Amino acid sequence: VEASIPENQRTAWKKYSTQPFTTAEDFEKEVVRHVETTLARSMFNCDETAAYAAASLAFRNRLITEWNRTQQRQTFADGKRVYYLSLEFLMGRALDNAMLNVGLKNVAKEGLADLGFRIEDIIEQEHDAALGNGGLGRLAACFLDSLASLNYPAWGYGLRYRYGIFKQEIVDGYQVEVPDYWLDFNPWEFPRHDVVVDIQFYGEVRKYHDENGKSRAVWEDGELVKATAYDVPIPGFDTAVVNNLRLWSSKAASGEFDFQKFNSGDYESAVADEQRAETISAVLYPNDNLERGKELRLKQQYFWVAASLYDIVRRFKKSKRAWKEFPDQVAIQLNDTHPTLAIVELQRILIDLEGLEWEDAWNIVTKTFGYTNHTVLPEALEKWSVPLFQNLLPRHLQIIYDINLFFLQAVERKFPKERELLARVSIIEESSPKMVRMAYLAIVGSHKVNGVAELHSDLIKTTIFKDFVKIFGADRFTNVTNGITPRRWLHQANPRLSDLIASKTGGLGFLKDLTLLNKLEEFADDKEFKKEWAEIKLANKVRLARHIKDTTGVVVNPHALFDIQVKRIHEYKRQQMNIFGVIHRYITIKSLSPEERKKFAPRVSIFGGKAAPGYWMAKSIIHLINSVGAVVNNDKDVGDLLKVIFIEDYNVSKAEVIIPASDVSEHISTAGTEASGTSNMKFVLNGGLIIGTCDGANIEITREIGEQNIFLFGNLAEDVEDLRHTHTYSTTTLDPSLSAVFSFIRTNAFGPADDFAALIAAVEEHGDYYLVSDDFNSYVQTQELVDQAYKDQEEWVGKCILAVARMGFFTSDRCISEYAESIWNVEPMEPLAHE
Ligand code: GPK
Repeated sequence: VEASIPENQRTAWKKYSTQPFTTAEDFEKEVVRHVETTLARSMFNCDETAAYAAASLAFRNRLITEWNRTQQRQTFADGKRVYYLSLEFLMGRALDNAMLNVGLKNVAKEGLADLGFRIEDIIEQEHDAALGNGGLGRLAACFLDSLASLNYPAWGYGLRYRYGIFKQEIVDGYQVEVPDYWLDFNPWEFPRHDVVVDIQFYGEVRKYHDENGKSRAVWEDGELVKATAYDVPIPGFDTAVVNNLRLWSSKAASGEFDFQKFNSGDYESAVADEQRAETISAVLYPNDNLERGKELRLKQQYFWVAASLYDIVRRFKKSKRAWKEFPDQVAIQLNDTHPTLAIVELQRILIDLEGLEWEDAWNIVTKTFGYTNHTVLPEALEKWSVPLFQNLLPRHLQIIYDINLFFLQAVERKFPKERELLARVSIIEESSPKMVRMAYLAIVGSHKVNGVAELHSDLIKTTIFKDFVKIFGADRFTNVTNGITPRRWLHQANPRLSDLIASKTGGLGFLKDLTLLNKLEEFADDKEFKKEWAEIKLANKVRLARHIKDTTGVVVNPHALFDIQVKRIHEYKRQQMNIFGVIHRYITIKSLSPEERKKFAPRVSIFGGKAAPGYWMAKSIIHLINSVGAVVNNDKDVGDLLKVIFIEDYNVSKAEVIIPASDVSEHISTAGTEASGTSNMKFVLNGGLIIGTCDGANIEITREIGEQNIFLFGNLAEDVEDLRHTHTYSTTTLDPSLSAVFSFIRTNAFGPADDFAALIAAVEEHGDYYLVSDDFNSYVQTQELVDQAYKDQEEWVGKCILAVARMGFFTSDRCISEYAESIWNVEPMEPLAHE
């Protein structure tokens, strides 16, 4: 590569090549230079915002030098790359993460102190990058961290939304959504104005015949939108590897359309076109586990998929290899069905633009893609109406019909007698209007389909994708249990615990090999160690108590048991059951004598999470939680025995404060509904215990840490269907304690009962789909066991230590290694040290 550049030029480039800083002194120099030049400020008006900006620019420049080295090395190695396509990347803050991953946080701390700043205050200045809804988006972010830390040649591809997930405000107990305009100042991205792709929409398909009489489909006319790349550097931990997250931003293409309009004096409509094009990447859809079939969403999906594939194909073509080698160079992972159009787009590129035969192209396509399913909830499975598709992507619809035709023909050959099977597995649902079933398309077009925890992977094989197991064989389906990055979720969020663990396990090695945590087992009985452990937990609770005081005005006792449920608000996650349990506790406290109250275990019930703006039931749950808090927190009879807190605007950076402060966290979904859950892993890793159902990854967590160290309750997934049946076809009696809770709500104890009528009716009248009543007694009893257990602090802390010691399995590093081996067939590269 270098030989193409003349010797003298090479020397000049090398001589002046940027050297990444490593000392506090060089870091300070960089910061001051950015304050004085890039930001045009000075010592006299450098506030914390400016110090944050300058520190970030210093680190970003450091990252980009190593980004260049990494990319050059990967290009030179010319091996297989992984592309992770995700509509969501819930990255959170970048500065703290960058400092820790490159191992220079102490250097930065010293440098900033010299300049008159506390590093904690500077880190706090950063606005979260919140391009995601919940677990699915945060998983993608953890995966990027692991891919870089393990040294895999990997790129993420996503959309550069102008507005991330909305900011949640609580006004009079209700959720109010405020737009999250986060791009005002974002030092973590590099616009690549030279990496632009034109993306086509609408138009029509015409058939042409070439000189050999072969017919070719050509997609013509319609409108063009321009995709511009923005690159976000992703530093690995304890390596010089910096991978790339490429986000696409939309703009009107300056093609003939607007030219004509400008020339004919139609300025306004030209500007309107521009605005319309920019709308594509304007906003993240705020739904979690729900699809609503909006045209703009399909536009987003195609825009992003087409730009990404163009980029991937262009990179492959530079290698001048034969097309059949494409799957040896490229592995594309589909994060849920959102990028399923990539399957169709690659087939289109190969047959329409590159002239391959259908069979050869399809072979390449299916070897390239893997599909991850994240939910079995029917309302979350994507379907697009055929007329909408026909209008927006006419050629893609034709190709989908062909994919379906060949697929159904093969099914018919294999199972000639099963007519209904064809209708059941058809990619096109024969409804009116007809619908394209994206999950079926993703299965047919991928060589591997995986679920995200064992139970979930079993469930998809026996329920929603059962027929496909029969057709393709069980080998196409596999499990990769989710994981989390211990760098962010232990080292960054809980530095004191991380240090304590390091002191007993031989340094920070556990952050790269989490199984080393098992060395902690021998300290589970160590008095001194337990004391330090408990002190750290208390300090983390004090930190959260301070946040609660600052944001809600409520004073909570850090010595009370902190019981936390933070996640998206959803009926299947059952925050309603939690708050009903809290009300039950309140009724109990009120019924006690002053003497009895003295023996009662004090508790702080903490909630956090966003409701989708159109999800009325979820919003009622938030309202109930806040209404209960308003009464309970001001009841003199109760005092410190019970506090109910709703933390506004739960996001990644708040999770970093909340998770280390839990004694118990709640993962209480109706069995069989939560695919995996990942915050369960984060809470246990931070020395909190879990109260949970036998659902998702809770089951595997229990297997790893031991059932003495977790509080499980409730019905099992295998019984859920029968129980629902009972509700529908006979009169079931409500659990008596739950009945009492409902009666209490009906006394208007928490404000007008009408406000909460729908929550009660869902249980009493509409079949209790999520089995709140069936599980309530078991839930309440298990909460009592939690109270009992917490009283014996010695034993409690021992449980926490044992649990942490056994959490090694749940690192996203293990997860990524499994994907690499069983789905992508890629090897990590040799380690790369900082220069
Ligand atoms: C699943 F289908 C979806 C979705 O739309 N959004 C989302 O966050 C979650 N998920 C699951 O609900 C979790 O159980 C799981 O841990 C997470 O995806 C990551 O796999």
